Parts: sequence; C-alpha cells; structure tokens
Amino acid sequence: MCGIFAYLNYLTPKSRQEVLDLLVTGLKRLEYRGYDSTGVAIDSPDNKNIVMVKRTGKVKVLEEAIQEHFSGGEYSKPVLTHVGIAHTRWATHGVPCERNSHPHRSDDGNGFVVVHNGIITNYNDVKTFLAKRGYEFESDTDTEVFAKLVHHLWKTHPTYSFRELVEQAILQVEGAFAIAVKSKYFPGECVASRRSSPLLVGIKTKTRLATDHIPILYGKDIRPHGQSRELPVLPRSESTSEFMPLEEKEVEYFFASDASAVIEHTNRVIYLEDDDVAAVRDGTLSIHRLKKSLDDPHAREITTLKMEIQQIMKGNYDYFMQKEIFEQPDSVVNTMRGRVRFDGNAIVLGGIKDYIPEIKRCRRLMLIGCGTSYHSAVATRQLLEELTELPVMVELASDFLDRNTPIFRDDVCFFISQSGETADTLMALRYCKQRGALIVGITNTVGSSICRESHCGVHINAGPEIGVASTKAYTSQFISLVMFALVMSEDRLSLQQRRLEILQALSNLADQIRAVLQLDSKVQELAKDLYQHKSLLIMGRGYNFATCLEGALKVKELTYMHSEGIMAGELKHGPLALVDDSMPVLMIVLRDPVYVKCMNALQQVTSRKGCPIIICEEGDEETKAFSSRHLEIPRTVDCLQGILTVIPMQLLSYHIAVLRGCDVDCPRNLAKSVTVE
Ligand code: UD2
Ligand code: GLU
Ligand code: MG
Repeated sequence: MCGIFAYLNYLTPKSRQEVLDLLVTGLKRLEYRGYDSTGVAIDSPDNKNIVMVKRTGKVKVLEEAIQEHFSGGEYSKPVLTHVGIAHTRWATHGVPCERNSHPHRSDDGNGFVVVHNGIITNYNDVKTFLAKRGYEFESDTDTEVFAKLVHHLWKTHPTYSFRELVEQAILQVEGAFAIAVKSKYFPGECVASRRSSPLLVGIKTKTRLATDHIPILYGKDIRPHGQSRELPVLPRSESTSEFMPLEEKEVEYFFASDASAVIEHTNRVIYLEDDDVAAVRDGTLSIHRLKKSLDDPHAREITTLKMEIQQIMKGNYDYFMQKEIFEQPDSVVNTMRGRVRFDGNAIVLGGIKDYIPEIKRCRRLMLIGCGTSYHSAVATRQLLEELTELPVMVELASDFLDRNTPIFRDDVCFFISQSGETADTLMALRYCKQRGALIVGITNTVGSSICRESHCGVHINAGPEIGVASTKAYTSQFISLVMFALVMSEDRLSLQQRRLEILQALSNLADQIRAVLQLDSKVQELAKDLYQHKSLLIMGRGYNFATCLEGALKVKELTYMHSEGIMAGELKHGPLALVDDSMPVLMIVLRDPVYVKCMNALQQVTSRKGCPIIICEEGDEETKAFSSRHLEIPRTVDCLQGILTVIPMQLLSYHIAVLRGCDVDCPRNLAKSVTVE
C-alpha cells in the first residue's frame, strides 16, 4: 500500500553513502503516498552481511540516523556493483514500530531481506508452516513470512537461482504484494515481483538501449498460485536463456512503486504486470512468468516517461483527492481482502470474530463518529438493523457527549474514524468505555489511539488518505460496516438469501465503481452549470440519504458553497419552500423500496419549476424523463447503492471546487485529523 524503492548499480562505482543517499531520496519522492515508518538495507562494508536501518516516523528521521551511523570511513569507498532496498510502510499488520518496519529478514544472519507493499492474506498459514520448521518470527507483519519462506526454499533447494526461489515463494502467497528482495547469498542481484500492487523498473544506461522491449521468459506450466499449504516441490521453470538487452555493460536499475522516485534518474521504465518476476543478475534484467496464457505478450515494453515529478506523484491527477476518488475500485477491494471469500460466501473479520457472541447478546448497537465517518454510520444503519435485528443508534460524537447519553454495560459502541485520532470520537469512546460498554473501532490507521483504546475493531485498510476531504475512507468504512452486518447474520437461516445477494453485489462492486468513475466528464459539465450558484440542495431518502449528507458535506468543505442534504420525506415540512426555477437541486432516485416516494418528491420539485439533476439507474427512462440532466449509475443491491451514488457527489464537489479556484487538497480552516475538541 505504500512505497518501495530499490537501487542496483552494476559496474557503476558508487559508495555506500551515495547508495544510501539515493535510497533516502527515493523514499522522499514516495513520501506523498503517506506512511508511518521507513527502512533501508544495504551490504555491510565487509560485504559479508546486510545492514538495515529502520525508523518509525518520517524519512527525515531515517536520514538523520543514517548520517549519524553510516557515513564516512568504509561507507565512502566506492563499490562497483551493489543492491540497496528501501521502504515506506503504511501498517496493516502490526503497529508502526521499528520491529515491524521493513525490510524484514529471513534469519539472524540476514540471508534474505524483503520490502513489501500490500497484504499477504494467507500469511498465517505460511507462518504456521514455517514455525513448524523452526523459524522464529520477530515482527507482527505478514511480510516477514515472505523473507523466511524464501530462506526455507533456499535451504531445501540449494541449486535454485535467486529468481527461482522468489518465483516459488510467490506461488505460495495470496493477497496483494509488490516486493523487492535482496540476498547475502546472491550479491549484486535483485528480484522483484508484484500482484495487485504497482511496481516498475527504471533503467539507466549511458547510451540508449538497443531495444525497447524486454522479452518475457515463460516457465513450465505449473499450477496456479496459492493452492497448497504444504509447499510441494514445484518443477523449475524451463527458461534458461537470459536475455541481454543492453549494448553496454554499465547499468543502474531502480525498482519503485511509482515513477516519482525514478524520474530524476531515468525516464526509461517498464511497468511490471501481475505475477511478473523481474530479476537482475550480472547486470542483466530478465522478466519471467511461470505460466503462459494465450493473450500474454512476448515482451514488456520500455516506456519513456515525459512527465515532471510533480505530475507523476499525482499520476494523471491534479489533486490527491481526485487520485483517491479514482483509487476506490482498489481500496474497496483492499478492505475486503482476506476477509470476504466470494467462493464460499464466508466473511471473517479477524479483529472482532472473538467478540461476535458477546456482540450478539447486546442490548443495542451505537455507531459514533464525526463528519464523513458519521455518514458511513448513517449509510449502513438500515442494513445493520435488518441483519442484526438489534436497535441501532447513530450518533455525532460531540452531540452524544453534550447529552450525557446513558450508556450501559450491554451496549456495543462503534467508533468510526479514518485517522483513529479524532478528538471528539476518542472522548466519546472513553466515556462509553468507562461505563462498561464493549468498544469497537473502525479505523484506517493501525496503532492509532482509537485502535489502541478499543477492545476490538476492524482496520479498513484503505491505504493512506492524503486529501483532507475524505473519499476512499468513506467507502471503505461503509464496506467494513456492511461486512460486520453480514458476519452478524451468518447463522440466520431466514437471512441467507439476502446475504447472498449482498455478497454477490460486493463482488461486482469494484467494476461498478469503475463504471461510475466513467461519468467524470459528465459530472464536470454539470459542475460548470453549478459552480457560480450560491447553494445546492441534495435530496434523497432510504439507503441514499447518507449520500445526500455526505455529498453536501463535500460541497461545503471543498467549494465553500452552501449545500444541504435533505431527506426527501421532509420536503413538504419545510425545504420545499427553497425550491424555485433557479435553486440548484440534485435528487437521487433509484429503483429501490422507496422509489415511489422519491418520485413523489421529484414531482414536487419539478412542479415548483425546479430542474433537478437526477442520479438514477442505468436505462431508467421513466425517471430520466423528469429532467434533462441525469447521471446514470449501475444497478446494485439497495444497501450498497450508497457507495455508487456517493462517487458522483465526490466528483461533483471536486469539480466545483476546481472551477471556483479552491485548494482541493487543503480546504480553508480544515485539518486532516481533527485532534482538538
Ligand atoms: C489482523 C492483524 C494481523 C493478523 C490477522 C490474522 C493487525 C493490524 N492486523 O488482521 O496482524 O494477526 O489479524 O488474521 O495486526 N482493532 C482494534 N480497534 C480498531 C481496529 C482494530 O482494537 O479500531 C484490533 C482488532 O480487534 C484486532 C487488531 O486490532 O485485534 C487487528 O485488526 P484488523 O482489522 O487489522 O484484523 P485482521 O484480522 O484483518
Ligand atoms: N502489510 C505490510 C505491513 O503491514 C506492508 C504494508 C505496506 O504496504 O506498507 O507491514
Ligand atoms: Mg484495540
């Protein structure tokens, strides 16, 4: 989820100090991605060991430690060929601390060291397998199993090449990863691979490369990854001919999570694909795949980047918020990773599974949060009521405290916060804890105060969110609460059909989010109509009321325009007075149980000469007929609609903010993490 940077110089003299400088600079370029700790590994001055430096906190802290302990003397002598790896971590497994920081190692002797981004979901199985064979683990991470697995394979298959060892190891792991591995036993070599996490290789040579393509070498067809726990000895891949793409011998390679860390060194990069194994040996890069499928290409193309750093950091995006909106197809999958098994229709929330019996016995569920986090509770309340059959209260943390709300020992209180540090939410947590309630956290930040002070909880694993206005954290909080509802109803026979329907919809969600994101240019056009107005009313009800609140909050915080989320059922009790031919109105009208009621509201608005923008289901001609402006979203199960309807609202507020010249990533007067009351 965060950053990898690795550097290999072949026949290009560099002192270790220079290598460390390069690694630290590489990490600085990745800083914008967000992280909580850092680390590097290089060869020791006597070349007999690997030296690692790790720190929690900023790259600056790591840099200072390096300057203090690893400069001058032996560190300033040039080495002809060397491999260094570096990492910025966003903890998913184990709190941020030096012990959990990467690189992780295979053994006391640092035989293999690994940096990893992502989540290895079957790491517990691999850990058990390795523990039986005497491996002792020193961190809480999923990553560590990878280093030890490679070591185990090396011991059992002494003739395997470094690349083959890593290849065999990735066959055994499930989940998402980008990894770079360095080894004492294979000096001057580096092996990297990826699955669902980005990784690219930068190539720097003195003269232009002879070719723009690195051929892919395919191995024997072996079974797909991740099916066996017992690590069978797999056939070695058959490819033996290493390809030499370079005319010259001197070469430098950079492995990085994104081009921002590489661009100042070279603009020639190869974007690796899932399950590519890229290995450098004797200065030669080769790319391997274990299995060839019909549509696989023969080579990976070397692309020439023509972007500036600033541009690359945000990808094709102008702002972090925009980038995070577009990350949602991936972040929602990360939230479900290792938890939802679509094949067996099973859900396990490791962080709360032991508490489920206790939660099932509770008197009521309370969901407490502020701002966007509060809206995720509003969005899922109805489903929670339906699937848990418990009373569900949804509370704003500050108001909840103001009221001295009565809390009992048999209450279960959820505290929702992206940062896990929100002061109001944290105080409400302490208030409830003191009264003996069970405290459950829903946070995006491992090791945060809410995570520490809660009895149990769910990490939403959305990855770092940089934009002040929350987007992907909202959809991931939403999904975490939906998963909780599904867990609670696991043994309710009468609810099985409903659960299946929701699970099915969850499995399609990423693609549907991608489809909604395609509306971007249409939303931008709508923003052009709206941005000079003073106000925007957003109406809906049922499962989509939360989207109205969240949409209005996004508009307020980003554009400084007035906006209100209105419960469509309340229209005739007041808000209808605001409607005339000039008041901008947006209405969410989907084909769900409240469709008829929403249509009534729509009619009430149009008969006041309002010309609403309608968010409706794809191809719903009847609804579309009410207005010339609409956004069509794919059909999903009612309780997940809110995820698809909030995305156009995120895009709309974003585009209005840009048109109004507002600072999208840092709205005035707001901070990312509100740690004051
Ligand atoms: C957890 C562990 C992982 C591994 C895995 C085993 C972490 C961060 N994750 O992933 O290392 O052991 O289980 O399957 O170590 N928690 C709170 N408050 C919160 C959020 C979480 O107390 O606000 C607790 C939670 O009860 C659990 C731990 O933190 O004990 C990890 O929660 P998670 O959601 O990351 O759990 P899981 O199973 O996905
Ligand atoms: N899951 C790994 C950890 O918690 C990697 C996290 C990351 O991508 O930074 O250490
Ligand atoms: Mg806790």
